[in-house]
Amino acid sequence: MSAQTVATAFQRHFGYAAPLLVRAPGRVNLIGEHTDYNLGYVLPAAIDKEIYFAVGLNGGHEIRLVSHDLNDCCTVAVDQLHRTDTQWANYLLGVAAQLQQRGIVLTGFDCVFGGNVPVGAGLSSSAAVECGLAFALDQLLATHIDKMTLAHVAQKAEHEYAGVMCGLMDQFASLFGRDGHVVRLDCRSLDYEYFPFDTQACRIVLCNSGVKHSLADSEYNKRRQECEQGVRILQQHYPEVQSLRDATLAQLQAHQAEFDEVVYRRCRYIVEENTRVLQACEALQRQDLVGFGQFMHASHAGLRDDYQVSCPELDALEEAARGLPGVYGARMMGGGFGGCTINLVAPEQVEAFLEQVSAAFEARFGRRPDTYQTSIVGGVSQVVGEQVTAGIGQ
Ligand code: GAF
Repeated sequence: MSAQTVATAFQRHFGYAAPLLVRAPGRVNLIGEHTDYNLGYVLPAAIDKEIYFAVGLNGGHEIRLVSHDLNDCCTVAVDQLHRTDTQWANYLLGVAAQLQQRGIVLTGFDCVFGGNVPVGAGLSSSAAVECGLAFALDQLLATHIDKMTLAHVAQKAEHEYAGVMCGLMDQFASLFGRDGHVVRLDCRSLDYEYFPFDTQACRIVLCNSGVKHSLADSEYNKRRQECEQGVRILQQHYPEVQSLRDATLAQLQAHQAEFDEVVYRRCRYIVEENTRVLQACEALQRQDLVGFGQFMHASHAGLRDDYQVSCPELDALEEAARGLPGVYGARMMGGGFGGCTINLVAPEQVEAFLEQVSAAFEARFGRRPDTYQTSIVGGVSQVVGEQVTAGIGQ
């Protein structure tokens, strides 16, 4: 799959050449899970699993969408935007609706998209879809919206058209990724800092549990509510606590008796994870990958035991990776209940790592996991000239 593929499909489908081609990457997150909607810290990077878009204004009043991968299409009148029963289209229509709500006058447009971000693997294919279209419409309509606002447009689309009350991490990573760097985002101030990360020296290996939990979205929203409940309790004692990002472990412990046990554990995980992100970044700056990896394993333990968003398959993958030669760290990644683990592995040990983890997984679940080695790329951009003929992303 490449930008050229969607460009060709666009020409075939709509009978004219797409004036604009865009690529939008998925993401990994090294550490800082479920901290974004608690206004804490995350450490994602955009990766070379991408969605490609061919887009053009059609001069009419219809939005005509084609999913190349699903071989499906959906048409909606631009002045009657609504959620549809076509799940994949909602991510795109949600973006269009958000732009309208911000006063942008939309005209009809055509879009063919497709890519190689595995769906349901926790690599944010949905954010890539949203961000790619938001960027493309901004270009086509020359609206000159800044990238952070585009990230918010995409996030709001996910809230309102997909029903997931996500934080900003995935959309931010897709838009702000930088080649060869991870980026720490402070989800309250929206300040961000890039840290070099050389995937030649330390490979990012993803192991896909192959599990797609049907309750993931509702459980995700529930976690968010539990965190808000925790904040309300803390606020009675510490009015300055506006989100769990402001809370300390000592404050939580002092009022443990007032918490429902589950809510307490959710809050404990978030407070600890926020601290871990900051400590992990310090380790990264010292080029201490061993130290960094310890925070990843601790993150996994918290997600498994306190936040309870893991599953047996993810736990088995993390456990199999832990302690193997050349493995710095491993953890489940993303919203949870399935998807991938992220593993940091020394290059010369990758082959042995893949064999051992896959064998351990197969012994338990009777199948081998899909695995991917990823590199870190730049955020959403237009695909131009040679990139198209060279088949970028193929
Ligand atoms: C999903 C969400 F979309 C993100 O905002 C984030 O909360 C993540 O789960 C968990 O860290 O990817």
